[in-house]
Amino acid sequence: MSIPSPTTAYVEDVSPGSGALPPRARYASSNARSLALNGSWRFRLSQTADAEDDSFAEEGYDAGGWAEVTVPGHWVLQGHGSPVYTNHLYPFPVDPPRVPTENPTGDHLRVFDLPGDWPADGGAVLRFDGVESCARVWLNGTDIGEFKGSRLPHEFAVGHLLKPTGNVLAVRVHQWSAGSYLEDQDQWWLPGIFRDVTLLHRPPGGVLDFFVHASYDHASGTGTLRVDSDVDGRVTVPALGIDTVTGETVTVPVEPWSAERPRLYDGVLATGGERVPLRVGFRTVALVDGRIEVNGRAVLFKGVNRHEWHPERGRALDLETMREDVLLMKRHNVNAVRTSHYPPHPAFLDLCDELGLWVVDECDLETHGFTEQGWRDNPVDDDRWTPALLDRAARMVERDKNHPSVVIWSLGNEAGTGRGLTAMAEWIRGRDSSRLLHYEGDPDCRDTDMYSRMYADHAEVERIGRGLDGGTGKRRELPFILCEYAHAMGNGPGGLADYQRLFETYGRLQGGFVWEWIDHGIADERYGYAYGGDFGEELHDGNFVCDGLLFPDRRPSPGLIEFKKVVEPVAIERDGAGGTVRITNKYDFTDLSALAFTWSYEVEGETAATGALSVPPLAPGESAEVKLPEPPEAAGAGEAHWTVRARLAADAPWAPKDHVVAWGQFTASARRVPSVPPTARPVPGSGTLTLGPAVFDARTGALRTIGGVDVTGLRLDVWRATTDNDDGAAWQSDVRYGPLWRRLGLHRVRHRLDAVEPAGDALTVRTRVAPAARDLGLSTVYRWTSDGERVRLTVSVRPEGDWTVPLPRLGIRFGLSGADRVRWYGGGPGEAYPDSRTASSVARRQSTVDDLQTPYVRPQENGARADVRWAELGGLRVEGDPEFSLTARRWTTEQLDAATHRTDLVPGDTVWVNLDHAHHGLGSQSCGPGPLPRYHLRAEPARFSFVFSTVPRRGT
Ligand code: IPT
Repeated sequence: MSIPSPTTAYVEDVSPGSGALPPRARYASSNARSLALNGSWRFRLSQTADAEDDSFAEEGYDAGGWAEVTVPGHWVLQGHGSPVYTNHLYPFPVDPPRVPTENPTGDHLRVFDLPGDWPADGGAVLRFDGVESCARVWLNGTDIGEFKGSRLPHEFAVGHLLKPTGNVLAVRVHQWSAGSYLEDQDQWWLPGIFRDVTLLHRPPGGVLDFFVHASYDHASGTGTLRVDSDVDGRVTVPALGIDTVTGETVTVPVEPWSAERPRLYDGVLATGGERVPLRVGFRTVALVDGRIEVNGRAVLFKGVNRHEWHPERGRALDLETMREDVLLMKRHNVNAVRTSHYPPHPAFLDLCDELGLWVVDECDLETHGFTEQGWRDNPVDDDRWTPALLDRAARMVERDKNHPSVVIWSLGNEAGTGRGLTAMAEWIRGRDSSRLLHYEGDPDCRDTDMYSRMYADHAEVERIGRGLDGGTGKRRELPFILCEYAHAMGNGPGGLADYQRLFETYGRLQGGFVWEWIDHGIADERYGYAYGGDFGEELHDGNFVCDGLLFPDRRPSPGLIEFKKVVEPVAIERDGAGGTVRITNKYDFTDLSALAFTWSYEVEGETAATGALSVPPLAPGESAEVKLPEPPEAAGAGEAHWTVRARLAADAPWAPKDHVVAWGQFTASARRVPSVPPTARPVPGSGTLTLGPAVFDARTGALRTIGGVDVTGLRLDVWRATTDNDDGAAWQSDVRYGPLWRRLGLHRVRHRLDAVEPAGDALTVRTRVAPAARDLGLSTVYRWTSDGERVRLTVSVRPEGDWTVPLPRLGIRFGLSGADRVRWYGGGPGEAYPDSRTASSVARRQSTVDDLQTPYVRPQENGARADVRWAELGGLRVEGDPEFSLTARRWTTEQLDAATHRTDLVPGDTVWVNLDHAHHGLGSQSCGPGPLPRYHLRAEPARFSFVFSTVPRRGT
């Protein structure tokens, strides 16, 4: 124990720091030299801010006995200490700006030589792109300053301190600082130097700060360029014939920049000492008549919230991972990204400029934990903190101001309201009038250009769309966005299509940003992926940190596949039964000339014929009726579908030629359900009853085998391993069905046998399915018939008692031994649930049992294939009347329900199969609304049938 010493007083100082240069534009490269200081650094961890003296910063210090860490990186992901996850709770006592005595502090040391040809003239700047949460820096024994603002750049002038060889760079990083109070984002707390460290040569006459103003006038088709710079220079853009000087305005005909067509013009800013490449995108962002317009058109955001995440490296992202994120977004029809909740690595914005995404660039600011005390002492409403807030705003705006992709500045997230936010907004507006401002947390919308909300339900969004939300004053006039919606935690979100319909119906609704892009699971041998609590944190929020559209390894989850379909930029619909499809261009800017359309005609799920479909190059918003060809010969041979696809006609920078952008599938001729004339009769044997190919236990009526295939435990099933969205979040005031189902005992229903009746051409088994302690039940009748070859099961369910609660699922389950390969004709390729099923198309499909599983980080109900007509597995063939939903797993629902991590799921010998008549919807109540009432599985009388037969076993 020690009291804070003067040398570490800065840690608890509300000021943003001292010694750093003023913030300025970030540019990727110039002809000036630079030296990356990434790589292996010497590292020493202490448990308090000043446990060790700072003699390590002196030249000649022997750090030979220290550990090593990789920079960029977080030391807690490199074997030193461990990560902590909390959503909004500060993991330390709230006593701003004080922080705990236990303050993990990492001393980092790096010795470097200058390259032999490092210029002798000019100066040098040492740049840190991101350090969490507070650092003090020494170069060659000289204290050059300290800073806070974890995801913001800080630069120091160091030219006078450099030597040709043996430079000693020492950085002391504290996990907790006054700055931590401003960085209470819902994510892992991960200290370290997690972004690049670079030494930049500054040639005499080199560029300091510059601001590229590039607007577009849609009426005249011209762009206006002016580059302001602290150092006079020449500005050239060869493709536009621009050759001018800084400070001068030039107007020329240009192609505009948009997320859909990200036209960038290469240019150069040349000053006396440096040539900086420019990438100019001309675009004008404005609030016009209550709409967010870019280049004169209202835009619809099909966005995601992106935290920076890598399952091994945390927020230390490499370029490839950033590129993968952008490519995945583009390929899934995402057109916008909110950089929740801090400015991203600057290279990410280069990729957004280049590949085309609308960016809401958000400041590194969240004080959410103050909500626990009614926002008392909130730093954003306390003048002492305002300089730190302004510093953060300036560091974001100055760094990112030359990115055409950034169309909106966001003040931060969940920081309540206060004067500090207003001060930030005023500063930003004064510095950059070319973009709009976003902030969600203030119902009065004082500092924002758009009314923004998170997790509003469909009904409220519709009221807002109609202008009936009762908003007053300024808010009434503003366009609306959902800066967060559709909480993608675990299985879900449900309801995306219903939101999209609203966004497309009401002009005031300009779309939203799904929460969130990727699960922040940490790769971990013990668990597969670890989440909150797995590192022994005393306070944590469990798997709330795994709520993304991507799994931690960036595999798309079904939620992303659904999103891609829901927001596809071309609607391919069929109105009536006629031989035409209606194609609508839903892009905001581009016509359809980049797309090639094809049709295919499928009989019983197999493609019978394909061809090209000629679609006019519709302008944005236009529709056309397009004639389909005559159905090919094969028509009439069974159920048939048309599938129309819109593909990239040529390679795009973000996806290859033929990439499917949009599709629609329509019935051409309807399915005929199987008919099984009941010709066989139940025949008693020794303890058995035989009906056609099926053998039953004579006493219990339980099915034993069909055609020699063993079938275990076939019975009604209403339970599913509750999803995160079933379970909901503790603060939800609406009913949460997961906990309610458990209170009712639906996870432990018993099956009472009432009668086994072999009579006439049927075997009838009567049961009552009900949980202990309740008078609710499901009267369930299994009726078996057979034509001698096949056996038909009809299940009739009649609810008894006062069922006000929907059921999780309704169907049958049974066990098979030795099933591996599954073939089916029906929905897929991935899972589908009632309110997340637009991406499911009907086809002939196959998979292994293992590949049917969707690997949610916290195991839960998953993997149901919808609209299945027939399926074959384990030697059994099942046909549904009507279609059913299919799941098959190597563990029981109870084991799935009990598992907390993937590694808890241990395959057994039995494959457990569920054939469901229906499922309850998913919703997104893990943070937002539950499923809409139309997706509830009401307990009502129901009847459904399956026809079983045997097929040769396939695979093992
Ligand atoms: C909202 C936060 O803004 C976001 O960071 C994340 O925590 C998300 O919720 C849930 O995953 S705040 C919400 C609790 C209203």
